[in-house]
Amino acid sequence: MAAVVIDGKAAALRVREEVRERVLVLREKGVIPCLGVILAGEDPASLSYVTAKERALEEAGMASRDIRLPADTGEAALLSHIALLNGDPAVHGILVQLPLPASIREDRVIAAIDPQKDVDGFHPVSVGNLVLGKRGFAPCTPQGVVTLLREANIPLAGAHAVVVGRSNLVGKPLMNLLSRREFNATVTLCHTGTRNLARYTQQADILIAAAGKAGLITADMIREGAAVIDVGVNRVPDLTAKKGYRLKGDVDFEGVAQRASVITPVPGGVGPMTIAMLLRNVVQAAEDTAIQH
Ligand code: L34
Repeated sequence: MAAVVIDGKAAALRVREEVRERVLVLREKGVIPCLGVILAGEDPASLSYVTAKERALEEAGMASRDIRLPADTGEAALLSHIALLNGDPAVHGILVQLPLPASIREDRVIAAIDPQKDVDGFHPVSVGNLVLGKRGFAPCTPQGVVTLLREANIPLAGAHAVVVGRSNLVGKPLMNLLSRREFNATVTLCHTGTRNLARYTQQADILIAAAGKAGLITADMIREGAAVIDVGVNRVPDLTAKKGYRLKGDVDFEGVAQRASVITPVPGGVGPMTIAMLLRNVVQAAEDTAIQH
């Protein structure tokens, strides 16, 4: 039996259309939602993600404040850009694309963002709100994953979700999101220290691969009929490809698709949803400030 392939691009376009309508309402009140976007350095993957985000913002009727900094930018300089964006009432959200150059401490930079503008949901206050089940911004990729699962009508309540990977961007927030009462899944978090990974992944009704290792999850590691969500976007060198690389997920797609009931592709799965969720967080941030004033 071959799995149904979830179309993340189509789902993302539906979310982006909803966002566009919310933006229209704000624009009628004279508010143009705006995201401050900071990119330090020239990592080609980061550059392409940031470009895609800014294009999507524009298509949804939103603005962006584009800040490009050289790779040798100091931490203090970056922090002063954040201070300016924090203090600018026309800027509703702030995104600092990760990873940052090695000389800059990521945690210091993230902590400097006003939590009200933290549309990435990485600030310790946002993380705390997520864990406590309070209002606040949740990170975009985990939100994209749960939204895709809902769109595909995969029941979450009572299901066993196994998350592979414990990053701050994906694994940890996803664990917290899925175990919230509104989703009600039972979550197992696996990571590089997990002994006999397959023993856990084979128990999953929903398997979410977010380890950043191309092809880590193979067909023998999943239960027949499981739902498989692939968060990995690994660039694998391929001289036959135009760009010199190919995108590969953490899941061995060909093999796993034979056993899974549904599966997300890479590209065209979770990636486009990450961008759609960012847009949703930005319009939310703008709505929140429009109410306050
Ligand atoms: N601050 N840094 C911050 N926020 C984020 O949410 C991110 N992330 C991750 C990296 N750093 C970040 C992203 O935006 C990963 N990420 C991301 C966003 C979009 C896509 C992939 C990763 C995406 O659109 N992927 C396409 C393919 C793009 C390509 O061809 O390279 C896809 O279809 O999967």
